[in-house]
Amino acid sequence: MSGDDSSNYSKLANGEVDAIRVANVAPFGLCEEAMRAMQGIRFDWYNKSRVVPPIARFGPTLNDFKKRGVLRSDYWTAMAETITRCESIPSLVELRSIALTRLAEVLGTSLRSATINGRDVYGGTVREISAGARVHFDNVATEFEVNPLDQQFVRQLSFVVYLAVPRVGGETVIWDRGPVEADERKRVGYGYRESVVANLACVKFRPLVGHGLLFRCDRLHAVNPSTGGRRVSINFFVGVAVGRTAVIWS
Ligand SMILES: O=C(O)CCC(=O)C(=O)O
Repeated sequence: MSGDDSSNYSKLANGEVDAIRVANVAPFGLCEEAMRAMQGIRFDWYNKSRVVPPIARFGPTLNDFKKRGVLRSDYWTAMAETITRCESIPSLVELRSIALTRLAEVLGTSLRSATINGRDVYGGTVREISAGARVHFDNVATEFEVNPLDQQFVRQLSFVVYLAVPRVGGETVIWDRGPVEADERKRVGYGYRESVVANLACVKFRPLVGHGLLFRCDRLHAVNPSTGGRRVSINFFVGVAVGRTAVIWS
């Protein structure tokens, strides 16, 4: 179900494994530098009525800017503001670029931003998930009334590179299946009660600074709460299309 080597990507793309570690994406020192530089930066909260426990973000995400199944227009303002704020954090700009280069290598394809009506969307949102994330899945096509992206793809993946990790906890847990209709009875906000995954096989990944995880986010997954330090990462969702072309967004 899981592999340790980016050469396992074919297995991930074919659905034979659900997640692969991507080792040594970014130097430890660069992650530390980015964390230091972001100390004075204001993070926003994901919508707290939907996202409990709370998750903080620096940069917009499509799923946090939707209203009644449609992307809100202030998404574009938030994106422009993030790009400007990032200009004053060279270490973060470098990290984003290193992460994308490595992702393209692992996928064996060039990457481009996903678009909405021809306009590039944002990829590379920094997230602090220190209190954990409940069992959920990510699928842009079902989060909105219709897929808001111009691109169609066969699989959505999540690529996460860790910039800071706690001493204890913070593992990413991925279960052996995607959501089923019956899970909806146990919906809480953006996710589900823990009982939906009772007795299911799972794999657990301990985050490491500078290392990455690429996984099928259409599988149920969660993040364990952290103790003893922040858990901060940079995230790209990846839409892999037929013929392996890929687009990214957050
Ligand atoms: O931070 C992680 O390890 C995974 C977070 C998550 O839920 C996701 O990327 O969909």
